[in-house]
Amino acid sequence: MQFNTENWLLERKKTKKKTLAVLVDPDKWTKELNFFLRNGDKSHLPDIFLVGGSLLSTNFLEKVVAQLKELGKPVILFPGNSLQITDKADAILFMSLISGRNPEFLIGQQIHAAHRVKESNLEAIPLGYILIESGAPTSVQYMSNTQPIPAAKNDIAMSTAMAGELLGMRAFYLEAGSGADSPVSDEMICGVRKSVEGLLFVGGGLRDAAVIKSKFKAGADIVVIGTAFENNPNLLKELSEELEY
Ligand code: 1GP
Repeated sequence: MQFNTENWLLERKKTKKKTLAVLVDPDKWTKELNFFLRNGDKSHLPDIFLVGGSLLSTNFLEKVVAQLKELGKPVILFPGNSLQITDKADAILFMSLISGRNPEFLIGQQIHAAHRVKESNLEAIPLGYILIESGAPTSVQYMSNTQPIPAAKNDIAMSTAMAGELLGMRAFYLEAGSGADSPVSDEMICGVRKSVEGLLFVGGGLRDAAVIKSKFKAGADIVVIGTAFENNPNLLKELSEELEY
């Protein structure tokens, strides 16, 4: 039977296993990072890899996905737009930026991507992507031309996720933006967790084990780190010890 990423993640959620994801931006992928993951202690690898970025200026997506696949962990596309698709991955977060009011990221890019995704046999996970204000403007905010939900407006984030669920979305991503000054608050994560059933991803500005732990405790099923891993790949060792994943 073919591996199903979403069911595997749901099974982990059911058994209260938290999932650590490393986000790889193909533009920032280096020989050193590849070497580190390939030759390091395999027990320190994250549970899954996400691959994508707000803006890709290189052609390395397929190559990076193929290299990550060799590590034996699920690789999920986290596309910044409809160009970031390859059937080399296990699945794609087929997402709509539901916190925004820009039709291009609510449905436009998805229409461009639909044929390729259907024909590729890629597993699609319908996901509501919810951008939260986090201090300084972030790349995703600028590139999507959308306004994030104010950081303290938990009720808006909760209603947004609920609307996504009612529209059929089975996963949600609370996003502070790559390199965010402040991550999404525990209170907001907790509120959204109580509002919807699906898989809950949380990412943006997460840099150390204590903060990551608090996001899991607040209700995140999958915590995503990108910049912190790029800056210090050894963080994975610390996290695997502290988080016992
Ligand atoms: C960005 O949530 C991810 O989409 C990861 O953010 O780079 O800040 O870890 P960081």
